Amino acid sequence: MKKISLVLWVLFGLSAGCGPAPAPEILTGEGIVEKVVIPDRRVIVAHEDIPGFMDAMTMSFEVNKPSLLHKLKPGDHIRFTLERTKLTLYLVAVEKIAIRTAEGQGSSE
Ligand SMILES: [Cu+2]
Repeated sequence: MKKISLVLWVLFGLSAGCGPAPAPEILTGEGIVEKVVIPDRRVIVAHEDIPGFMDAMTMSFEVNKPSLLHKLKPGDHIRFTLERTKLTLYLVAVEKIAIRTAEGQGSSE
């Protein structure tokens, strides 16, 4: 009897530790910018597989900071960071990456 109540107490303690505001899950992915929609604070990206989250697809991401959108334009290859909680998904960081092509002409001209 004592053992069971101890286990329950520990379980309760662990779930309470998760609290009302769990830390967001951080995910990274790569893709190509299709469209920047500044009024909606969104960027539409044709992204590659994001392991454990999504297969490759074209979709829109909401950014947490509108300033992230200003450096992006259609055709940009990007690596991006997402923060996911149960209720929200935000693109929180983005960097442009060089394209690796068969001919090795990835750099800008
Ligand atoms: Cu997706």
